[in-house]
Amino acid sequence: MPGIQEIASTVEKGKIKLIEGIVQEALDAGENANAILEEGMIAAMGVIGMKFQKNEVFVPELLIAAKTMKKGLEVLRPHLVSGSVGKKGKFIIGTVAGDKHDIGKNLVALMIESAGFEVIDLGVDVPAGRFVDALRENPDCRLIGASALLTTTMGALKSIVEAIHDAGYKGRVKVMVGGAPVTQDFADLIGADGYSPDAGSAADKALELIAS
Ligand code: B12
Repeated sequence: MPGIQEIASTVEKGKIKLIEGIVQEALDAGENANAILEEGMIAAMGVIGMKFQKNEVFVPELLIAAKTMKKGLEVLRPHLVSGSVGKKGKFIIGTVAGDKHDIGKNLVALMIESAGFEVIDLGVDVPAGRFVDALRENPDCRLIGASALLTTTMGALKSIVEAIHDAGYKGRVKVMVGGAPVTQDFADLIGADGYSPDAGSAADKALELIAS
């Protein structure tokens, strides 16, 4: 049976046609879905990111690895999401303006959905005003999540917090921020209500914020 290492190497090498079969085989053999995700797929994206930094791979390789991971995630999804979707309320999520990275955002959405929220995904490159519009369209929504992966787009997280406060939602709607360059200190600095470093803890944080 294919092990987690093989899944990691399939994502890293961008073998898009093989990934679904390999993930399915691992699941059938009893491999844990969270381990496949974290130790296989997420770890592989970390490795490819480091290679990119060292100029050992370039944007096309990043892109194909990302697409491979997305395909693998489709197989994994039903094993990660529980049956109680929507019971905890709505959660609006998007990647900030100027930023097209969506793997981390999609994982957070998946874990938040698993925790019982109905997720409204605004996609990538989302201007601050679009988050406010989405809140107006969903007046029962109490939580927003925004993702930024580039140091050059982190500032857009601040614009989102400000736009939400300016629109009169301060205190009523909690804003969670995240993404590789984001830290708790940065989240505090821009007045966000919550931060978490990964998708699993993002779901815990969301539950904590609606309880507070
Ligand atoms: C895949 C990838 C791409 C793909 C994205 C495909 C896609 N559909 O997402 C493509 C090829 C398109 C791409 C493009 C670019 N990329 Co890129 N990319 C990456 C890479 C390798 C992996 C990102 C990823 O998916 N990680 C895996 C996920 C699971 O982790 P994550 O995103 O961090 O998310 C987790 C947490 O951060 C957190 N989280 C994320 N969002 C949120 C939100 C909330 C609310 C919360 C609570 C938590 C949370 O939970 C997630 C799950 O655990 C990273 C390197 C790296 N290791 O991060 C570079 C990286 C982010 N990219 C980089 C760069 C420079 C670029 C480009 C500018 C390259 C170029 N010259 O064109 C462009 C920018 C395009 C744009 N406008 O956005 C740099 C950024 C450097 C910087 N400091 O700003 C990095 C760090 C690579 C590097 N080492 O230099 N990239």
